[in-house]
Amino acid sequence: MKVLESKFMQDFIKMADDGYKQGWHERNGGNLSYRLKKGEVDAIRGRMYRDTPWQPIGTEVPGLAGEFFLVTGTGKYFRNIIVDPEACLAIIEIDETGSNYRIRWGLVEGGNPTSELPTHLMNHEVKKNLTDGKHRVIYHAHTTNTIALTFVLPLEDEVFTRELWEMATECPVVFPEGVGVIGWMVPGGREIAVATSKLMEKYNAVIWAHHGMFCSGETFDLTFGLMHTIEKSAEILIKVLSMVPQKRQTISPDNFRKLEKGFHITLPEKFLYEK
Ligand code: 2HA
Ligand code: ZN
Repeated sequence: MKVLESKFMQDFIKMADDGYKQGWHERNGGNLSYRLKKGEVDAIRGRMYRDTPWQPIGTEVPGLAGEFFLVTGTGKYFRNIIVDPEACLAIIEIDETGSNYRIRWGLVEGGNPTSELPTHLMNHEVKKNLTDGKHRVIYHAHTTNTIALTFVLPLEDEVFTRELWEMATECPVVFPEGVGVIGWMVPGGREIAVATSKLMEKYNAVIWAHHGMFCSGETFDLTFGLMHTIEKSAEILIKVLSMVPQKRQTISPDNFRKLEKGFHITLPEKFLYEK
């Protein structure tokens, strides 16, 4: 099967383009990865590169040994993915130790996988383990409004979660587990990957202060939808704060508790504090 005709490839390209159209991917900002299913790998095996060199990941992900991922390339622009996916994307294989990868498809003009490969793979390892293999998509975007909030709200999971929940009734239904936040760190390495993947044990979305957001999900739709919902909520909060310093009325802790019953969700009490 032609790699570009695979459903996962077409869905990946559409999601990347949707993110670009949202304004979340200036220049080479953001990155996306997808863990292939076994049948998807088998269908394209004959069209993959052979004998490409193993290269260090920069961290260890033994739980992903032998897995294949479709990833964006470092320095590649999201706006070009739909035009020239073979130059912008790569399929990589992880070795049996979980310390090295090799390129099996794509990057036809040269290049390497995303600079955030350690964070993507460490997040995938956590989520594969905790969701019984269901989560397959990790997405990083430079979401404008969420980034703006990291300059004015305390960088605490409780505050970000509560403020985002209050801005739209569907938020606690879409991310009942809340969102994690980490303070400013150097991107691109193992340290930020460790910090992010630790929060991914609790949450499906992690905000990087003054940088952007990571989301995890089972499908492209669910992962994009989570990013989109959080970013829209951040936009509403910014509109409110631009009009008045204090909200006149909002969704109360007791209102949230009523949602729990109606929607069969559990909202951790640590987010339902009295202000
Ligand atoms: O340039 O978004 O975090 C890609 C990035 C790095
Ligand atoms: Zn980034």
